Amino acid sequence: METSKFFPIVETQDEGYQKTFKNCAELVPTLPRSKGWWLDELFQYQGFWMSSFPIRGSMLINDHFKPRPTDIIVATSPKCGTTWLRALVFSIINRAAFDFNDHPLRKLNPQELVLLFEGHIHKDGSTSFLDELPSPRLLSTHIPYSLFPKRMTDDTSACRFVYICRDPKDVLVSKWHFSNKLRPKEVPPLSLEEAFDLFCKGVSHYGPFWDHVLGYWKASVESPKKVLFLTYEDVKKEPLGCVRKVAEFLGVPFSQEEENRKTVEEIVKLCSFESLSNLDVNKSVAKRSERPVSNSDFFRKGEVGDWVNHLSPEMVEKMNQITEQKLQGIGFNFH
Ligand code: PAP
Repeated sequence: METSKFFPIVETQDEGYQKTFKNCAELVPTLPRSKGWWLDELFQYQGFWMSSFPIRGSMLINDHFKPRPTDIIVATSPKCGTTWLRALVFSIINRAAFDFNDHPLRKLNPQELVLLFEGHIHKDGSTSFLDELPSPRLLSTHIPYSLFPKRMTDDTSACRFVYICRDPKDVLVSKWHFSNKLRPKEVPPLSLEEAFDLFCKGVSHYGPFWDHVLGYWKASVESPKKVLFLTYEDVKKEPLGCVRKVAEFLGVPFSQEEENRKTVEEIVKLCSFESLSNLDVNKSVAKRSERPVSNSDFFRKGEVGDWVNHLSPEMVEKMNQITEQKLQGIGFNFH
């Protein structure tokens, strides 16, 4: 049984898991640390700021996960649109199995339907839970690309990643609102200035944000068949084109018959902010002990450019400068 003060209890009989748990429990207290955005602490692990549970998740993936060529990983830095992308990819790959009027997305939040990889690698104290999922397995992650094992990233046939990123100014605003929902009532709210400062220093979950983007961007350029790189802004602007692009990337392009039946339009409509956020399941404010947020917390405004309502001109200038500098010369920027 696991008793470290940094981790939720996970029981395991699996010797390999016990070894990884031990290595992680020894490592985490030695890492640089910073206060988090709610009451958690963040640790700097392999260049990225993460809380202890996903660090252990990442170590478990490295030590034990067995990838399959059909695995699909939906990857994002937090608040870049994982809820939306999970819904879209789930609907694309399962489009033949479900009627849009009686779809699993009408009953389950996308975060429950497409499970978080670094969380569920812990489940049952071994890989048995993930091993037993039928193919194609669809998982989501916030883990930076460079933290995945080489057997997943180097082997072009091992698995595929669909990545979405977003203008960091909107990410910051979204994350700030979300963090204040997570902070316990007895703790004063995080000010926007504090949040801005932490974010710009790179101290945000799975941050620095820009390094996260860079890792997946480079991988998408080097291995376009392995990593598809999307932006929130592009999906907003061209949802139909992006859905077709994802389907092609995943090797399941839409047939003429599906085009005639308007399947792409149905998917875009079902997964839109307006549709998902108005479903009873996603209006729920109930919180569960293992997840201190409610389904409704994943839906706020769902817009591009809400930063104009929050950030001062100085903040905008500083953030744009960091972005310019970090992404200079790579062939991608948030414009
Ligand atoms: P996570 O990182 O906490 O898992 P994630 O889904 O990536 O959440 O980000 C939440 C943002 O996506 C919210 O943005 P906002 O705060 O700027 O409003 C949320 O509103 C937005 N979002 C959720 N679902 C959709 C959707 N279907 N279409 C567009 N945006 C969405």
